[in-house]
Amino acid sequence: MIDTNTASTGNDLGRFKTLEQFIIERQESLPHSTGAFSRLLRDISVAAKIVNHDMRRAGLVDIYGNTGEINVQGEVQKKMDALAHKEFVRALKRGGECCLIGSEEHAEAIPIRTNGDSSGKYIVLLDPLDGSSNIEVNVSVGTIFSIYRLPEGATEATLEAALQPGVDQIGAGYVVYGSSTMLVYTTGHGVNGFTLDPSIGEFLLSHPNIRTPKTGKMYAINEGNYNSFERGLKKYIKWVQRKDEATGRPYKTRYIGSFVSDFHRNLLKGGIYIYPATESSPEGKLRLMYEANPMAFIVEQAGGVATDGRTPILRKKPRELHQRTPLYIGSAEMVRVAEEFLQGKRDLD
Ligand code: AHM
Ligand code: MG
Repeated sequence: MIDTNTASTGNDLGRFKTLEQFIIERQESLPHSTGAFSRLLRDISVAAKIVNHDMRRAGLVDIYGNTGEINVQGEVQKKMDALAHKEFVRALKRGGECCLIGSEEHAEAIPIRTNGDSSGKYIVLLDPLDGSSNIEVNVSVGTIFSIYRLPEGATEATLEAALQPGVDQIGAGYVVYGSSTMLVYTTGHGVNGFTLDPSIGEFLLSHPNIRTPKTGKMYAINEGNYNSFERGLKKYIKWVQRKDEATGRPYKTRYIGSFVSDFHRNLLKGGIYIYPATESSPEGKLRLMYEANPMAFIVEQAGGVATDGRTPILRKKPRELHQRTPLYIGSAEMVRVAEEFLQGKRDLD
């Protein structure tokens, strides 16, 4: 007879909680929960698995290269951008919990109607494939999503309904298609990370309750734009490069040029990511609704900070769906010091 206490299960995957189990547990702890939000998260995770499947075969099937289209940002659209957009829209339409989608890859907000009617209560804003210019050279890319409730009293999902400040998000997350594929998300009760096990096709809780270090030793910024940085930022860059044993400077530069990957590393190890206003991008490059807001919600839930250099990202009132913003995000202490330089409260000694 087998002793079940000592018998090895081989891979021992059973010791991990799956994303689905985790979502259901959380849902059960909320009174009056209908399960709609849980189903929405499930739909997003299904789309992420499909995109992951395609990404893993990039190079073997015809998904490299451009579609020949220019997207709403004026950027060349990659085939994988278009494919990821299509998969997320399809999953959210089929799921029926979402009434409006805003996507970096689509000029207008996309209303979703089931049987001519809109029954979903959630608005999902997303960057289907962030950092896609890196795909052809096999560098990690990601998906970023942000979830809002349809405002109380709103009968129709309009663009105005989607233009809510980041502080009103009820969920946000990202998927990083890296050495392994991970989904990290928050609903305002901490941050949890799940690693996809491709053999069983499940996201497993591998990083429970992620807390980001208060400070770190890595900074991520495209320093090629240095000449067009504002004065305070130039000084901050000089400061991070100066030798100082107490603070561990000079810090290390780590810039992948793929926001999700740079953010994920900093979240786990400590660090700051900066995309400031530059000459060619006077309002910054990253998008408030698809990139800055969701990552700001996540970083704050993990103990970090996100600002545009002056205003907390989550407090910014959006004017339009594709709005850009400068972004300073990461370990609380590091973002605070950068802000002090920007605001002239600190100088090189
Ligand atoms: P994308 O959403 O069009 O992919 O652009 C965002 C990307 C980020 O992932 C990355 O951090 C940044 O653009 C890199 O920009 P740059 O090449 O100007 O440094
Ligand atoms: Mg992006």
